[in-house]
Amino acid sequence: MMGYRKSFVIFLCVTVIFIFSLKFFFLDKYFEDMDIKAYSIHSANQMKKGAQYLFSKLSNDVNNMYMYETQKLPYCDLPNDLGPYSIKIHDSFDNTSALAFQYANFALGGHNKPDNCTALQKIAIVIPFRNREQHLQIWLYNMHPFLQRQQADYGIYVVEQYGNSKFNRAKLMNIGYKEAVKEYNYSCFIFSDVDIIPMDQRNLYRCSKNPKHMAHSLDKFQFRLPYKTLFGGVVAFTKEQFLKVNGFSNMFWGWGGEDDELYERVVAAGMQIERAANNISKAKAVLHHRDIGNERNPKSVPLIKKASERMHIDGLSSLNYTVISITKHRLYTKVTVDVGLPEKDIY
Ligand code: UD2
Ligand code: MN
Repeated sequence: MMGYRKSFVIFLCVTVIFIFSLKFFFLDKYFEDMDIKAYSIHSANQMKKGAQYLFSKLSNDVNNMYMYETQKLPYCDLPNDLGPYSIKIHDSFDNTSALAFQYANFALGGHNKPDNCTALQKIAIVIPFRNREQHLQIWLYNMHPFLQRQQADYGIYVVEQYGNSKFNRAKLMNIGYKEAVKEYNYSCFIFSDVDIIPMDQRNLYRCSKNPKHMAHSLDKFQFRLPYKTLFGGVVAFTKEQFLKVNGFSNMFWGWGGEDDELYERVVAAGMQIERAANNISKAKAVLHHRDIGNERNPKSVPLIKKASERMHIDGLSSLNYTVISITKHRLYTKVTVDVGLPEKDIY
């Protein structure tokens, strides 16, 4: 009996050793299909047993896998042949169907990103809008190819003011910000008029260290800055920069001044604005008449003067609106909103 037991134990030991050595022998293969966690734990045990050669392999593989997990694609580089951009404008931009077809692989809502690389910034472009269909078509037609050339990860938000009340461009910008952040992890916000189109692909639609003014070299102003503190047309803010100024004021009804007030906020928040070089910032402003419902705002000057006093209570933090509809078109997301009526003169 004793002899039988002894040989059984020996047989068991040999079998166990055999299985372990097989496992060790086929270790590389064995690990290949395992997930990263099991891989590290198991390998750590093996290393303790002296399998040092595994160490370098393990750390390499873990590093590679980690890279794969966190950054599936390399970061995007800008193409090095960016240059003057020829804008296409003709009368037949009455619908975007042909263009929509061309970009049929877009995610609905005008969201697009490069296929082969990871963009560093996620950009929401917010366009205030009412009754400017023709300009919108021109903008979309030219800007989608432009942004794609710049390897942008971006979404287009056209924020339409519903009804006939006085136009409130600034409030529409705030609404665009609020609605965009609900949809995607945007890090950069470009607030753009519907009628301005860059003429050079080196004019980067990106955010910068400071809030950026991007419409300082317009054809309608002979490519010169009309006044130093102009901050209208197109501006770019990182999320942090925009939160720091509490967004735009909600109190500008009708044409003018809301851009100057935003400039005052930037300065009051201790920031400076920046502008890219004139020669690469040239842009086209499509000419038009003043819209009905957007007459000059007579109250803008006193509001601009008190920007720094008001900025923390008037802006994103006090924004009120009602969404009428959100429509995902192929080339843009349209957010139609009721912006309400002018608040009482309380400031
Ligand atoms: C200047 C500024 C603009 C803004 C405005 C005063 C520049 C280059 N532009 O533009 O940023 O400060 O003065 O408010 O500095 N809109 C509609 N429907 C309307 C009215 C306006 O969609 O009925 C939108 C549209 O996106 C338009 C923008 O609001 O581009 C600005 O209005 P504008 O084009 O009438 O003002 P403009 O060209 O004088
Ligand atoms: Mn305009």
